[in-house]
Amino acid sequence: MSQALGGRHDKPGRMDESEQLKQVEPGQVRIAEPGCHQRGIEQQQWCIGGGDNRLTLADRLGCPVAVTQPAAGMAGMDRGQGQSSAGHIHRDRTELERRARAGQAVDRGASPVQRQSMTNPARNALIARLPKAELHLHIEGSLEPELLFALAQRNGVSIPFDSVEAVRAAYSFSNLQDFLDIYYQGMSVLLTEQDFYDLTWAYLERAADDNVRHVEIFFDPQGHTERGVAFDTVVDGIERALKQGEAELGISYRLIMCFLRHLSEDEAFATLEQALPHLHRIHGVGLDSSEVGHPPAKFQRVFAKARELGLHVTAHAGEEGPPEYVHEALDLLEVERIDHGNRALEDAALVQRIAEEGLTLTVCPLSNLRLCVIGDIAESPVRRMLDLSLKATVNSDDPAYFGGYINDNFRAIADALDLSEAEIVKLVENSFTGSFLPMADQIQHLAEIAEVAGGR
Ligand code: ES4
Ligand code: ZN
Repeated sequence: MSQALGGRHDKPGRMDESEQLKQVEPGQVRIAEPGCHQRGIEQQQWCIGGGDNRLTLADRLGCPVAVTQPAAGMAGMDRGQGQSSAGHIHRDRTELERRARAGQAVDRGASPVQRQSMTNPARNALIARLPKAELHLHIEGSLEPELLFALAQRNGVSIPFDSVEAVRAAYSFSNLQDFLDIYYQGMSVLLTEQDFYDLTWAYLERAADDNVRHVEIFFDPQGHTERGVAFDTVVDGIERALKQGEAELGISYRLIMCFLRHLSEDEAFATLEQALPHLHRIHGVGLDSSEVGHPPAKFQRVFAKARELGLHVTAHAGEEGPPEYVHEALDLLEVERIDHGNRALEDAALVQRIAEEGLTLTVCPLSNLRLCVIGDIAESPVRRMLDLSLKATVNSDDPAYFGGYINDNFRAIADALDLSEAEIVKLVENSFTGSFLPMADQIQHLAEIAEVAGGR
């Protein structure tokens, strides 16, 4: 299926200066997130990966630390072919190591959720009780530091931290790329089918606590296959947990395979080819990773092929990238929904189109805050989207890295935006009507929401 590239090969790269300036405007107050203004200079001095996508993925994944041989006799161990890369690359100073050495134990103080003064117990109780779907969740981003430690030990992967607290303290980001550098390195502890099962099961148990009834989970196969972990190993582990979650927790699911947009179109085609034997258990494709410099147009042909294969399609757009990328996602990729979509609000014609077409936006408030897409939780686009009658949903994105699961995200914006009960109900309704569930299932969930909302 791989095609010769006739089209553009977008040079991977960092945000250009004007984009960076947009991130930190003079006078903009970033009280909520110390990482947004504290780390800029230091990052330029030290960050090897720091947004420089000219490194190969193997380099980026190059184990954050010295990786020793996996413990002998690990059940289900399958490093697949091409085991060359991450496990054997030793970089002097990776981002994780740098943070560990810097003892970046930033006292983050109260979480954004805790800091809100307008907390409303009745509203929080409603949020807790409402059934909801999560449509924007990267399973690798649900890797909590405790599990990172446990898997590192089980697999003989050494990590440059001596405590869970030290790991958490290192999770302070200035922008998307800053986060992605850590996120890819965190994946290095995921090696076996059991690891992917454990990761997914932990998320599902946590989601069940938040009354999540349906999940549409992203995974990043290229983040694993490039390290020598077989595609099957990844999907087998994730799917085993998802099936168990459906049977034991009553959580239905869809699985969405993302292409890493900082990699080439050819690599995306190769990934789609690897997915072919698994199409009965992969429901859609998405597009994630470094947005700026990697417009949707780069993946037009691979998305066309995915649609031909009957897969659902969605894409991250307008998280850091300009409204034009949202236009491209709609026009060229023909996405069924938009992941994030914050910057779509800058373009009135685009807003009108999103409203008219009833497109769902999967917004991630705490992610936006932690990645400095917004300077304060009160700037969450959810307020404007609701006011404009756009179909917004609330999601956690990478909860282990951004300090909150779905109900934390709901509570944070409910307080900061003073959401009415009707608005909260609308957001959870949107999560089901924007899902890839059949209409009959959506209607059932809506009825249950009405029951919970009516009885309050
Ligand atoms: C991501 Cl927050 C975000 N944006 C883009 N790509 C991602 N992959 C994981 N988290
Ligand atoms: Zn995302």
